[in-house]
Amino acid sequence: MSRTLTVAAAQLGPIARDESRQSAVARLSAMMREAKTHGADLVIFPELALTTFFPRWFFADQAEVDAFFERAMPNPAVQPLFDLAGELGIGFNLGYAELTPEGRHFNTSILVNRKGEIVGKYRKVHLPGHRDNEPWRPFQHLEKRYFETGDLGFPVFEAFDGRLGLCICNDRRWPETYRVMGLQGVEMVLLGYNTPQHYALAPEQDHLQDFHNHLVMQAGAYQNGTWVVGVAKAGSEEGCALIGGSCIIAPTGEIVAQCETLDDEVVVHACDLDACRRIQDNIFNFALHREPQTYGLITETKGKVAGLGGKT
Ligand code: CDT
Repeated sequence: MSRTLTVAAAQLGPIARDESRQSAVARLSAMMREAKTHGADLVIFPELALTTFFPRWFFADQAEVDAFFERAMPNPAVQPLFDLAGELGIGFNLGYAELTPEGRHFNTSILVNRKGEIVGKYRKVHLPGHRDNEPWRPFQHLEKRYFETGDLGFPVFEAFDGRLGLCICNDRRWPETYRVMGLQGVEMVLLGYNTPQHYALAPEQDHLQDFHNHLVMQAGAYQNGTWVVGVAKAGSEEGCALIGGSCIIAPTGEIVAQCETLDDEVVVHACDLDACRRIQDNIFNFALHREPQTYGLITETKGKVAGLGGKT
C-alpha cells in the first residue's frame, strides 16, 4: 500500500513591521483552512512566519530585538493555530524566533502533528549575513548577530507515516544539509525561507535569485531521493523585495507544484513517500555506492585548504 502525504506549501506575502502576531496567525489560519479544503495532511509555513524579517535592521537596544522573539511555544498569540490544527486534524511546520528561558536566541522551526502537539524541532545551523552594523548596505542581514548557531543537528523525525526532516532558508544552499538527512533516510525535507532579491556582496547575480533557489532545492531532492517543500515569505516587505517561488519538489528533482504570486498563496500536492525508494535504492543507493573514506575533508576543515594532490 502506498504512503501518500498530501502537503500544502503556504506562502506568506509580506508582514509589516507593526503587524501583530494575532494578524499573522489569522493569515496562517486562513491558509490552513484552505489547505484542508484541498485535502492536505500537513501545511508548511515560512521561516520567521510570525513577524517581519527583523534581521534587516540594526537595533542597538537588545530589548527591541527580543520583541520579535517567542518566549514560549505555543503562547497565547499562537495558540489559535495549534487549536485549529487539532480541530481540522492537520499538521503544520512553522518557523519563528525562539528565546529560551536561559536567554538563548535561535532561528527555529517546529513540526506539529494532527493533534496540535509539537513532535519535532530544529534550530537553524547556517546563519547567513554579518554580525556588525554595515550602513553602506541598503538593508542589513544580521542573522549572525541576533541568533546562535543551532544545536540540534539536522534532525529527521518519524512522523506522518514517513521520515520528515527540517531545515531553514540558507541551509537549503548547502549539500551537507540534505546529505546528513539523506543518511537518515529522509523522505521529505520541510523548509521555509526569506530571501531578498538583492544580495549586496554580489549584486550582479540578483537576477539569478529565483534560479538559485530552485537549483539548490531540486539538486538536494534528487541527490537524496527525497521530497522537498520550500516555502517563502515573499513580496515587498518594508521596502525589501523578497523572492517567492514556493514549491513542492519530487525525489526526481522535478517541481510538481509552485506558487505564482508574491502574496499569501497555497499550493497542494499528494506526495507518494514510497517514490523515494526509486532513487534511494538505485542511483543513490548510499550503502552500495558512497565512498566515505574519501570524504574526510568535508568534516576536517571549515574553509578551503591547498590542493592535496589526491591525498584526501
Ligand atoms: N533567511 C536567509 O537565510 N536568507 C538567505 C539570504 C542570503 S544573503 C545574506 C538565503 O540564503 O536565502
